Amino acid sequence: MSERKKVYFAGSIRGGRADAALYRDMIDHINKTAYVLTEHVGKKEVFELEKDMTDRDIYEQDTAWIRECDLVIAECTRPSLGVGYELAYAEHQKKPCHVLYRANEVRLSAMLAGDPYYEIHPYSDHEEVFSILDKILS
Ligand code: 6K6
Repeated sequence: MSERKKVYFAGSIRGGRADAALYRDMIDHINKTAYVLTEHVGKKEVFELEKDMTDRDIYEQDTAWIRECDLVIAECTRPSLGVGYELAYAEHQKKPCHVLYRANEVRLSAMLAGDPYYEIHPYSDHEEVFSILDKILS
């Protein structure tokens, strides 16, 4: 059997946690067939965990994981400077990048929507998000 793909999942942390439960459900779904390097993005207690890490630690760890991953999946409905940075870094590393967002709620930044490198996946509800993930990982 071939090895599971390593997925760097990106979602807002300091940009706001309104979609944290959705990130957790997406991460659980991806973990059925692949391997998520960044499970903490879906954890409720993320700020508790953060207490033991400096910002430099976080930056070094996350950029190393982007270099290590096979692909990036970013949920971008809630704007986050960190997620935008990660996507630009991943493009520079030539990693496949998939951007998902709820088109009925927000207009995606032109810096993502206008960059032909990114695979953009608008969706409207939670059911749709899982079928998009299945297609990305198939
Ligand atoms: C340790 C354990 C759980 O949480 C931590 C500490 N915080 C972070 N750990 C790892 N990655 C982080 C942390 N804070 C932000 N990030 C990265 O930036 C994640 O990979 C997210 O995709 C992105 C979110 O950026 P902001 O600007 O919304 O915080």
